[in-house]
Amino acid sequence: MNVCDIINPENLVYEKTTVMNDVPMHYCPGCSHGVVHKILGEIIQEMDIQDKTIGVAPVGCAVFAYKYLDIDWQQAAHGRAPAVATAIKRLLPDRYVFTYQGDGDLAAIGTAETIHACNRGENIAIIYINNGIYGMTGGQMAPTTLIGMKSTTSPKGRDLPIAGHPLDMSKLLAQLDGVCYVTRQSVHTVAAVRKAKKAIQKALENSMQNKGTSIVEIVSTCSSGWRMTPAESNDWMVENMFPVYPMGDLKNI
Ligand SMILES: Cc1ncc(C[n+]2csc(CCOP(=O)(O)OP(=O)(O)O)c2C)c(N)n1
Ligand code: SF4
Repeated sequence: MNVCDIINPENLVYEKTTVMNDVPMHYCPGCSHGVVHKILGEIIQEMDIQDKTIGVAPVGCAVFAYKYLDIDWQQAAHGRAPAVATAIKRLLPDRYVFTYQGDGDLAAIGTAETIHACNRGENIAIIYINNGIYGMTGGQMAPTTLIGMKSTTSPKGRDLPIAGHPLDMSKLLAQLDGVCYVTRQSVHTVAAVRKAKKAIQKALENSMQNKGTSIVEIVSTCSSGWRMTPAESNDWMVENMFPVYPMGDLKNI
């Protein structure tokens, strides 16, 4: 007998979203990417927009996002997702178009594309996974790496005089007139997941209202890059990342 055969449907309190494909994920245990994918799948299912949603995937660990969410995807070269999303949204204005980018992708090599797409006020949602490190390539320093934070290219910790300050992209983008919504969220607790879900849904809805660009930053963990267990990563993130990248809305018009 299969476990599904003995479940009384009336007692079912949780069901996996059908927008997620039934395949194992390659993400490390404790990685935030998987949680954010699940939220996206749930929102897309609840909004009933599976056939109207196009994601633009980054270079980085989320390069395989297309395997996990059953929507249309376009993969963009490193950092170019906002430029690619611009073209897609302008050609297909009736689609919900979002980019999904890490901090190496969005805040390093893609800084120019991000700023110009936001400044133009493209009607897209940008989902920005800030784990403060280059995860996929083995944990190198990113512009977002904290002062003193160790990485493979800053083994003694990020040094302010040499590497400068951590780059707060959300703060910077909130200044731009083309941007209607900027919020910083996380997915390390059930309450945080619920808030992040509402934020991503709002960003997708905004993209259909000609309001301009919406950015949802998710302050995230990279347990492998940080060389920590999943539980240690969550604690470290709260203690060290949140003071530099505080939670909450930066802009909402
Ligand atoms: C033009 C270019 N430069 C560098 C690379 C190598 N590269 C691939 S993924 C990556 C880091 C991605 O880090 P991030 O965007 O923070 O995503 P994460 O893996 O942490 O989710 C780099 C540097 C590349 N693929 N293309
Ligand atoms: S390397 Fe980091 S960002 Fe990549 S899957 Fe592992 S934990 Fe996630």
